Amino acid sequence: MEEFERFDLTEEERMLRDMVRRLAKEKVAPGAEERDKKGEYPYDMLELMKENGLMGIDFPEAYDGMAAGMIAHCVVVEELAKADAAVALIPSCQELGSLPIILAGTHEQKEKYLKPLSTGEKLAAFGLTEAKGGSDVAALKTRAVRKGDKYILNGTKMWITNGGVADTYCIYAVTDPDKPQHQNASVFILEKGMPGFSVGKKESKLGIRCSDTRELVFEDVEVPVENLLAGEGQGFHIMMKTLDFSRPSVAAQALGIAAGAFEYATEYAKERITFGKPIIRHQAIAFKLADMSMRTTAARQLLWKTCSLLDKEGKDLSRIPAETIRHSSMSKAYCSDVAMWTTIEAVQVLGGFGYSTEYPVERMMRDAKITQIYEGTNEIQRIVIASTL
Ligand code: COS
Repeated sequence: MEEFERFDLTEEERMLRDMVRRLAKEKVAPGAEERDKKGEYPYDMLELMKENGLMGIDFPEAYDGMAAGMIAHCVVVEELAKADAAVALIPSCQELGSLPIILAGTHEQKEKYLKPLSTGEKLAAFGLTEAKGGSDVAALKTRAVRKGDKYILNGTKMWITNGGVADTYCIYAVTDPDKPQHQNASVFILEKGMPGFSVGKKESKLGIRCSDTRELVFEDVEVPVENLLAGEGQGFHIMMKTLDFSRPSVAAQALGIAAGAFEYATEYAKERITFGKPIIRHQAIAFKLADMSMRTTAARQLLWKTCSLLDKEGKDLSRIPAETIRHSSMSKAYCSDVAMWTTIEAVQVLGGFGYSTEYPVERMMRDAKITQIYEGTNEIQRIVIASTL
């Protein structure tokens, strides 16, 4: 990977972007409104991602991934999110759910679990959050007790994206409650269908409505010791490093929502006539569009710089520099704040039409909200940013 920070795309990344842009326009955008209304997991979109090789863009080559780098992954997610943020979540959540294995898995674990995730043959989910703590990662309650060559898992997880559709789950659980909080937990690979492992009701959500968000329940689930990632007590570190690598993907999803809303509002403003001229010629509207342009461009540059910093780091359990952690959190918080602001303003530009479900900007506004919340609220991102200063 390059030793310098990146401000533009390579020729390969440009080709990938153009391909996904076409795909998003022709195949993803047309069904977005219906998917949002139905709220069912879009298996046809999953197939589309698989057919076009978009599930493992930045997965290691040795395990059937493309190893194309973080910018390539983020460009794919951005282009998809311009059309439908919930579809962008398909490769994005695959990356999140697989990262603990990429970072901490043995060769055997990667052969068995990572290969089918790289191709999308299987789906991944990331099991960190619990009812009492999404923000306070170390305060988890799910417990794993070793008995011979197995661990027995008990507890629940909440708000798990892909909860009801995944095959492979990376689950965070306390293994040694007597140790200090940041050293007492571990991560296990669980498989769908393990006895005692069930999924709860599907959440009905404000946005990204077709993604499958659920509770996970573990009742005396027997997990073989070979499914422990790294060693006991490595859990907090694995989860934090996973988030450092995955938050840019949320940033990319947010950026795509912002860019999609900005493009739609701009085209609308060129067509819509009031007081004898297109509304883009009224300064009140022109300034909104100018600000959208400024903020989305700045957000994209911050994201690409973050990706190029992360691409210099090993995908293993080594520590990453504070500057890189800071950039990961800055890009997540900034891109999602830009997405929320831009989509609200895009609705305003469209006026009454913006409020109608027949136009996409109200959906974009609803979809934007989650990007300020998941993978660490933007308040948490500011804690992380400030702690590295
Ligand atoms: N990456 C790597 N290491 C990190 C880190 C990060 N982003 N944030 C903290 N650490 C390290 C610290 O450097 C510290 O290491 P040392 O013990 O070697 O000094 C250790 O982790 C503990 O740090 P801290 O005391 O700050 O931990 P806290 O328990 O106070 O929590 C926050 C830190 C709040 C940053 C963490 O709990 C967090 O990120 N929460 C949000 C989680 C989240 O994203 N949830 C959504 C779930 S996924 S949808």
